[in-house]
Amino acid sequence: MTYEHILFESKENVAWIRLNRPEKLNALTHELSGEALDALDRCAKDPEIRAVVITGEGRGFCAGQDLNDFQTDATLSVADHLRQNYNRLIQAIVDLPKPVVAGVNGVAAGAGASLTFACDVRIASDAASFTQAFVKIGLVPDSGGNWLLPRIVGYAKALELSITGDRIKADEAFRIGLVNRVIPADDFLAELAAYAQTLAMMPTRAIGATKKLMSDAMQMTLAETLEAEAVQQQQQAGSEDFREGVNAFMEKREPRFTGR
Ligand code: LHQ
Repeated sequence: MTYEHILFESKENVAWIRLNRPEKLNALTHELSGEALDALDRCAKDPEIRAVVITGEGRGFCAGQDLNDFQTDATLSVADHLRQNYNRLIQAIVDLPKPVVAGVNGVAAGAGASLTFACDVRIASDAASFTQAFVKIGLVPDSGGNWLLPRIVGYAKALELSITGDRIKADEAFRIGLVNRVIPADDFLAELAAYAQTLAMMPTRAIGATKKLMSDAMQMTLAETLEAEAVQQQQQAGSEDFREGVNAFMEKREPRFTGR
């Protein structure tokens, strides 16, 4: 697939997915989400890719659904649009057994905010902001916003943000635990790249398994989780990265993980 609405690049074990409709603050369309889904599939299949960054071109991260689509085409079914596009996109990010970093360079609104919530880590520029904009146009949060946001910031804050649509800046997002790190805009891309690079050099299989275990554990009992950990640890203990990690520790050197 050739891409027109995203930029895709893979270098040094990190894949970069850049939303590329800067004049519309990277608002989402059917085409853009199809391309992003295709890129995520490539990330899943390519063993050389060991970390993924999703970021936006221009001054915005993503302004959510392109509202022009729903103004001009009254025949579009919103439910079908969500099922075919954003639901699959969110699920693909959450299910990807590799770390996914949202590089939140600017405003993240509506489904664009949900997109960041689906990622494993949110690294924000100090120019970033977040708004659950849905309510401002008479909608409920979608693209997993009702499931993901309470798990990140807690129920009370998630509900408040969702029913007010308040736009919060990066420092407030950091204060409530929505973003993991805030970086001055001038240093943003370099520090984001360094962060992703560090993740890409880690034991990728263990990270993928941790994503699944912790997500599953949110709906499991302690006893079920303990058992799932035992089963999963057995598998990880058979990995090359486990052997390398233990050897490096014994030999008092830095480990060289390969993701195998
Ligand atoms: C946009 C958009 C946009 C088109 C900025 N669309 N052009 C799912 C299924 C079905 C239906 C609907 O929704 C959904 C899920 C959703 O995502 S609902 C939420 C949709 N998003 C929004 O409601 C956010 C709308 N945008 C805004 O509130 C503001 O633009 C934000 C707060 C994001 C940024 O504000 P500013 O920094 O002041 O920028 P701006 O408003 O001046 O926008 C810059 C340009 O981008 C402007 O175009 P123009 O030609 O005038 O320069 C905007 O019209 C355009 N743009 N968001 N979602």
